[in-house]
Amino acid sequence: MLLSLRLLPLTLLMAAGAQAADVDVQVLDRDGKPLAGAVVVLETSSPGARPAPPAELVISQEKMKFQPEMAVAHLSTKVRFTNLDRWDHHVRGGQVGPGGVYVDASRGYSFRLAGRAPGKAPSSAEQSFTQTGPQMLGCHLHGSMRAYLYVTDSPWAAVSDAEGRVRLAGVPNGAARLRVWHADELIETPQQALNVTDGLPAQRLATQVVPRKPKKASEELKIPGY
Ligand SMILES: [Cu+2]
Repeated sequence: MLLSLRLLPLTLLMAAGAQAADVDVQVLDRDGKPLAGAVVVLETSSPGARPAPPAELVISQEKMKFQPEMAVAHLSTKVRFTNLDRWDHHVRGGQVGPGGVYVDASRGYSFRLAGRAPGKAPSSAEQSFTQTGPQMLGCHLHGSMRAYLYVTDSPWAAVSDAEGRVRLAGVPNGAARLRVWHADELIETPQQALNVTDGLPAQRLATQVVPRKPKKASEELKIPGY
């Protein structure tokens, strides 16, 4: 009974002629290997239902790292930064260009979050955005802390997994464009056009990205208090 009730709205939607499909994408690096941590954004002006973006996204600072280190937020999403460590951190954010440098170091936002006191709620602050594009996040106190936040006005955006894959669900049929961004890219990847239909095969997005190797454990900074 519950199942049939839940299926009802979808059935009505399909009867009204709003055709939609899931778009599977695999992002590849310069050597044709799966590229993890790439942001894939789909843009379309085809009529149809849009998924509601999350109202809030939490980015934590824990054990000297931002979590997650690559996040996507819609323009309407409020991003809450929370410091879970026992010592202070900064949040410094701004638009980033190729090669990992701030587009304009005098712009962006910066605030300090006090360390967590035992038995108390962690310090946090909320940030909202008016500009789309990639941002770099850092901490003035700890140079090793780095993360990225991609702000978009599309409801279809996600970060690729270890296999370079992303699924964008419920995209209306018709013409669309795929945009890809990676923190290690030195040149922009051209947008890829596609026509969304039922039974669309997985889209391969080739980039010129050479991903930086993850840091060795010996290069990781010692965590104070651990
Ligand atoms: Cu810090």
